Amino acid sequence: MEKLRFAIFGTGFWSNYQIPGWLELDGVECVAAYNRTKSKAQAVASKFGISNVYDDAATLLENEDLDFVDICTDVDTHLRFAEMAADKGLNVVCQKPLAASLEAAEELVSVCRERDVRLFANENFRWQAPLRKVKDIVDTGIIGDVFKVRISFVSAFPVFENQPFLADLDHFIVADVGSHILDVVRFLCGEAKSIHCLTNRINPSIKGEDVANCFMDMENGIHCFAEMSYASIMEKEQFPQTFVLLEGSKGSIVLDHGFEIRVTTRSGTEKETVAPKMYDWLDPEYALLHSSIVDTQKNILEGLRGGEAETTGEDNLKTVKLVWKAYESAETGKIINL
Ligand code: 89V
Repeated sequence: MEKLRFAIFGTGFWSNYQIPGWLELDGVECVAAYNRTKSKAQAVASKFGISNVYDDAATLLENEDLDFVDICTDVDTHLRFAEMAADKGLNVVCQKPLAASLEAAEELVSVCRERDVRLFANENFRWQAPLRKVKDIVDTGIIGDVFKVRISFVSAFPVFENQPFLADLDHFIVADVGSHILDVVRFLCGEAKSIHCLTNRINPSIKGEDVANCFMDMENGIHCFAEMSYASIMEKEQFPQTFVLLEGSKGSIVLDHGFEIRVTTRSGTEKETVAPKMYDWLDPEYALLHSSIVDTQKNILEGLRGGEAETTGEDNLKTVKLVWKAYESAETGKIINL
């Protein structure tokens, strides 16, 4: 099978994991790197053996023979770069959140639709090994009909050290973490009918909110609570794990510290541990997140080859909508119907 050729747009923190994530897969090669600061593109290119570097995106698109672009620049530039690539007929892989507003994300999706190119969100949380396993267990029916779900991503991890720009965002945790967590809500529970969200800022040195609590009434009747925080000093630091508790008519499932999954029914509790696959390029503090990039991109590669992929632009737009309806709820104090 011919290798798909791509260019990486943006050579910041996440490119150091997305590129080797692609390189774990057969049938794909990174041939060019763009960054507005050329030396940064050069550093990443030499680390991963990428031939050509650019500080001008238009020149890259003019010179290179590509099948797709993988965009992981600052969020406010996603739409511009996606449009430039789509104008050249290239498929687009774009990091979450797709754009800095619901309107911009809708435009990004429609630009790709109109140019007839495929768009995928590089959304990795739903591909975490323990969360996939939880979904598989739910689908066996062992806990019966699920009626209540709690999804929790709370920590005091100093996330701004590696991603300092996050401290300057007017909208922080729902856009950055909620893009993942509300996508996990959709992955495990289906679509929401309504959302009520409360937010707070505990860290005085950041611009946006660092705590959010969302309560959703799901279309299938599940009551779903999703909590996110970067201000929570817990007995045992949880980053980067997402904890879940699902309650069903015949039992419950807990995903806990150390990737331990416990399934309880009236016959007792069964335990197993589903740890992420380790790669030598991942940052151990982010192991769970970085490892899931491989499975995310494997699924996207299937989509790029014309098959089915989960996180298409159209699908991810539903997550983006949930994010911005959460903000609307937090700003108005109202329950927002979707
Ligand atoms: O994946 C991300 O978007 C990150 C993190 C989850 C670490 O906050 O910003």
